[in-house]
Amino acid sequence: MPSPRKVSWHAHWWVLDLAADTVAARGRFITLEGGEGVGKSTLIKSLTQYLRDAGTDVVVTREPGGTPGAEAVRSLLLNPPEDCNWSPLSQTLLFYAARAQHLEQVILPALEQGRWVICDRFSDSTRAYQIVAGGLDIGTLDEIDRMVVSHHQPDLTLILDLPVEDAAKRRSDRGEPDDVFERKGVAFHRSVREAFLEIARNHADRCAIIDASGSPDEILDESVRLIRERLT
Ligand code: Z5A
Repeated sequence: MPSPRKVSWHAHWWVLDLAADTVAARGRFITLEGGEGVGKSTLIKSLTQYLRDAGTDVVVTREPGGTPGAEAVRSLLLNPPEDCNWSPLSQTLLFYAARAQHLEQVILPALEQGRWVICDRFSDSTRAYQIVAGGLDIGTLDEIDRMVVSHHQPDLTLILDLPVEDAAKRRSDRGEPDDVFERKGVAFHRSVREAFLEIARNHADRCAIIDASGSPDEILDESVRLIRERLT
């Protein structure tokens, strides 16, 4: 795991200062997005270590998941029972049911206590997977999102971008069984990648794209630079 020493002293002290400044204030909500296998989990580990070493109180969580109920929904969605073919609408409702509980029980209480929350995937994944690649209409998603997430949008979304073939290779090298989304073809995954790039263009104030073809250390450095630039 990369050490915080690899990031410049300026960045390091800035994080310390920011942590001190925000002890009594609302925490920061950072989401990581991108296609499967692009390196989100790897970055979350190193970024969390970096922030904790710098004195920041960080909660790490994921979607779908983050509470016992939402984790149960996760397994229904990613490894559905035989002959259960969720439509994009039914998937979306399940993702948002899990998200509502995750927000209520984990994310919002942590932010109110001044803690930082780093979440592996959030609403942008629904937009990419169920809307653009899955075909659900955008008006339905916007309505559900307004009802569940409302103004509790992330402060910063880091979108890791990698060609689909490279991500597939990283995934297969890892040797784990594929879930229902990972089993979909290259065309689906290309649409997902394009969808994330479009989300970044449409929400440039909140989102930043990171070239995920670099080394884990380079990706960590870029993330710290973006946090410094965007969250001050
Ligand atoms: N989904 C949805 O459809 N709608 C929604 O609203 C939500 C989710 C919230 C959840 O999967 C699935 O649910 C997801 C979308 C759908 N679909 N899929 N598939 P997930 O998030 O749990 O799983 P994932 O996205 O597939 O994550 P992953 O497979 O764990 O990948 P990752 O976290 O992005 O990558 P990683 O595990 O950090 O890295 C993969 C491998 O590459 C690993 O061996 C690393 O050691 C290696 N790696 C990582 N970084 C590097 C670098 N920089 N260089 C070289 N090698 C690297």
